[in-house]
Amino acid sequence: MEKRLLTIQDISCVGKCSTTVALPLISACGIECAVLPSSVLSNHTASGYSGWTFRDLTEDMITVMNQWLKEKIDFDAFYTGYVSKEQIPLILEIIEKTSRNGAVTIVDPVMADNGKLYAGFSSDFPQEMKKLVEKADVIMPNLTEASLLLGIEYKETYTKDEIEDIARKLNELGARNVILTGVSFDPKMLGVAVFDGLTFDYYFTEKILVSFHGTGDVFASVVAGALMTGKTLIEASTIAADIVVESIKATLGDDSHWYGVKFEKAIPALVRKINPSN
Ligand code: PXL
Repeated sequence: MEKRLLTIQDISCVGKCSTTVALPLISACGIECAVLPSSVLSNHTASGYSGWTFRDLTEDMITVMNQWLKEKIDFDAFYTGYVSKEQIPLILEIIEKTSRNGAVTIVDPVMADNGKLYAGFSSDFPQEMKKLVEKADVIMPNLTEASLLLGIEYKETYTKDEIEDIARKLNELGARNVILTGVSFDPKMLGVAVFDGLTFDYYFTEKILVSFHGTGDVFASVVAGALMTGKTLIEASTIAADIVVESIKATLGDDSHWYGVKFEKAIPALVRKINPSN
C-alpha cells in the first residue's frame, strides 16, 4: 500500500508556513499528505503583519477523528507542527487510534525561536509539548525549542559538546531520533545535528544572513516527506537544508516577498533530490 502521512498544524491562509508549506512539499516528495488543521489564521503571527484572526479547531479535530474511526482511515506517519496546549492529548489519541502498523510520529515542536516563545504561547506550553516529544520517533527542534523542552538556558552560541549533550538529553526524554536545527560552530556556516540515539551526524550549508519566516516549516516538511520515501535521517536532513537554502536564495532581493520564502522555486530541485535516477 502507498504510504499516507497526516500533518496536524494550523492553516495560515496567507504567509507561507505550516500546512500551506507542508502539503505542496510532501506531495512533491511523492507522498500522500492528508491534513488536520488545528486552527485557521488570516496570516502568520510573526513580525510584519499588524495582527491576525484566529479560529481554534479543537472541536472539529474531535469530530473529524470520530468520522475517520468510523471509516477506518489510518496513516503511516504523523507530522505535527503549530498546535495548542489543549490539542496535545487529542493528537496523542489520534496517533494511537489511527496508526497503521509501524507508523512513525514526526514532531516539530513549534513554539519559539531566537530565545522567545511565539506570540500566543504561554510559558507552560513547553511542558505540554514534552508529552508529544516523549512519544516521537523524530523531533526537529531549533535550539530555543530544545532549551525550553529541557528547561535550560538558551544561548547564542554552543560548543559541539553542548550540542551533543542537548541532543542526548532530548533522546533521553523519549524522542528516538533528534534533528537539532540552527546549529553553528563557524559564523559562516549553519546546519543541523542529527542524533539517532547512538551516533551523531552533521550537515552544514553556507549561512545566509537574512532570516525569513517559515523556513523551519520548509525544513520539517521536506524531512517528513523524504523520510517517508525511505531516505535516512541524515539524507532527509541534507535534502531539507539544501531546499531551505535554495528557497531563501530565490527570495532574496524581492522586498515584496518579506512574509516567507519562495519554496515553490525549489520544488523541481526537491523532486530531483528525492529521485536522483529520474
Ligand atoms: O512557522 C511556524 C508558525 C506556524 N504557524 C503560525 C505561526 C508560526 C510562527 O510564527 O505564526 C500561525
